Amino acid sequence: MNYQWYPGHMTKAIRMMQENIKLVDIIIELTDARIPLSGRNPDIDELGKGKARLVLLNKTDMADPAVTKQWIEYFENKGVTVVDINSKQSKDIKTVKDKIVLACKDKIERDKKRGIKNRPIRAMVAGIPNVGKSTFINHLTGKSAAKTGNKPGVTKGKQWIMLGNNMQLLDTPGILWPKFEDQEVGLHLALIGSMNDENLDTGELAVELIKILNKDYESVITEKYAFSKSRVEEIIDKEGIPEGAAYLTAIAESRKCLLPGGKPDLQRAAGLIIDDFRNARLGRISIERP
Ligand SMILES: Nc1nc2c(ncn2[C@@H]2O[C@H](COP(=O)(O)OP(=O)(O)OP(=O)(O)O)[C@@H](O)[C@H]2O)c(=O)[nH]1
Ligand SMILES: [Mg+2]
Repeated sequence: MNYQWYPGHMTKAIRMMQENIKLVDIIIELTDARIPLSGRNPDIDELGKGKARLVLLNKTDMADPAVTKQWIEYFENKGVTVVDINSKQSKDIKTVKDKIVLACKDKIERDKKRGIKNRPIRAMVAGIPNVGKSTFINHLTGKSAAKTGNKPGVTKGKQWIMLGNNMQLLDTPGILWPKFEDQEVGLHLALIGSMNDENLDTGELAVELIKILNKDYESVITEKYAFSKSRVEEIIDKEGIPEGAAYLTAIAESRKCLLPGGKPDLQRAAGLIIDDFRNARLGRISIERP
């Protein structure tokens, strides 16, 4: 499968962000703690050159805590200011406010010298689709001004939101980039739900997910769907199908996803495991490690 999603609203969004960049003091970039590298859009990096920057590793409640710790070290070693958060938890993101102020201290000093008093800090909140930008803004400001939803492409235009009298946050639409140099990046974005599912082959995506899980989280699948590894071997022997399809068959059997006539419904099983992964029902899983 060729992973790609770059609809017109993203081209418009990046243009809007380029136009607004001169108004902001800092870029707050959200990435997904389960895929911290693939979750960073190079176009946002380019946009933010010369600006104060803050990277937030979001959705840490769904990621493997040990791996998240390694990522924090990784970014810190690269000199990137990074905070791990769960945007759904207001207490988590209170600390972010202090980090924003700290990252903007040069600007605050400059204002002071010029005799400008109380000009609010302006922050652009940017990142890939569905990473949690609008949720983060809502919890940080304690309002539900920004529209959120568990699918990519919810925010379509820009929206300024006030945080008290001293900070303004710009919510932006999630953006991907025109071409992934490495298709694995696209795969990872698709897995976490940052890409429109309509363009994706669920079966293929599930097979890739199964490979990743079996490599790094060995018994997660068999435990979750209550079958044994030997059942998978049996299916492979009997049906002569690849391992991924055999896993989907075992999941379908276990969850009674059957087609008329009683054959296992692999498509439904594929949808099931992807949905379970995206909703952290397989536990806390990190796809990428440093
Ligand atoms: N578990 C968990 N879910 C989160 C977190 N942050 C956001 N979400 C969920 O992720 C989904 C997407 O959140 P949004 O805030 O709409 O994401 P967005 O980045 O604004 O998305 P677009 O506007 O489509 O680019 C929603 O279902 C949120 O509830 C988090 O830290 N943990
Ligand atoms: Mg949004």
